[in-house]
Amino acid sequence: MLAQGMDRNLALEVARVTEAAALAAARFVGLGDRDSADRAATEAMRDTFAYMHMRGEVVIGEGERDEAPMLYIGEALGDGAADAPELDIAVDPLEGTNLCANGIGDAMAVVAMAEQGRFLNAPDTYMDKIAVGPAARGTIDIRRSATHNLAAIAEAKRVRVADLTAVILDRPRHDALVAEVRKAGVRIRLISDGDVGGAIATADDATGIDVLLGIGGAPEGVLAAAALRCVGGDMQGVLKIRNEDERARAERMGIADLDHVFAVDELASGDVMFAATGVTDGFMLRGVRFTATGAETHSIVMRSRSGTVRFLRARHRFEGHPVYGKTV
Ligand code: VTB
Repeated sequence: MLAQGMDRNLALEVARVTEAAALAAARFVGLGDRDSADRAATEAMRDTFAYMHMRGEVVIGEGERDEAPMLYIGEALGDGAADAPELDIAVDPLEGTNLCANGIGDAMAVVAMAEQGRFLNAPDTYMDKIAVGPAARGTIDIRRSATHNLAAIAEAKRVRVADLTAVILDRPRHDALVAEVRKAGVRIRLISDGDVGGAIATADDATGIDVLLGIGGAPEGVLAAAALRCVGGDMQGVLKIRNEDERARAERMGIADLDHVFAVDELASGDVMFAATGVTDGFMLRGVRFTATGAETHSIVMRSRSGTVRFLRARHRFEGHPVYGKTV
């Protein structure tokens, strides 16, 4: 039964997991140590998952088993109880490790969950992406030019092309894309990292972001797709394979057609849940604020089934807390 598969209460509970990761990572904001920040987030996330009533399996994680000590692909999560739902889990304990290490905006802890087999088993390669919010759903076509897509998005949103703002990762590989978008007259927010945050920002009018364009990580593409599914946004992705090793990775993940255009519901299908907690202030989320007794976090939690989007402001008291207590 579907409801059994994705108990709606889990969606609220998963916020505890992203909160714990964000709280742990937040201790490292601006300290220039991305590895320690990532490790702290990963450990806190894993500790907190153990309290959840589910038989979860990591499908998007910190790496393959031999690459990551925890939250590796295939790792079992949750209490493992016989009556617990079986779920696939996609995690990015610290999306934007550099953002956190350098104290830049939009570092966040991210988790998405789905029924078994519903996430693309994305290889750790690049993916070309286009992502938009609900107002432009159905208008995007990644096989067409950026210019064409921008015109279609503007038309769907009933604005001029010059009114749009695109988010693009600041990378040399995007020089031609950036030039094309500028030529079209579209404003650009160049970001140094964090294209999951950029993709999600397209779904909220308050951010002023209309579209994410360009090449980022494929696993991040699945996380972004899970979020966009929840809000009725749209996304497409095409793997960008650079060498034989990456080709082998993709094939191991069961992807035969490397040129396939993945639609948003091929990246994340069925019933999905998504949660993220801000580490540093971002497009949509405030970062962690420490207080005399604990900290305040800001999270977004959403489910595709209901389409409910919740923003959770939480005050945490650290004293005696089994997981957060460690971050004091
Ligand atoms: C993006 C971004 C990540 O990696 O997917 C990006 O969302 C792509 O890789 O925050 P390169 O850094 O190699 O361009 C991150 O920036 C880091 O994981």
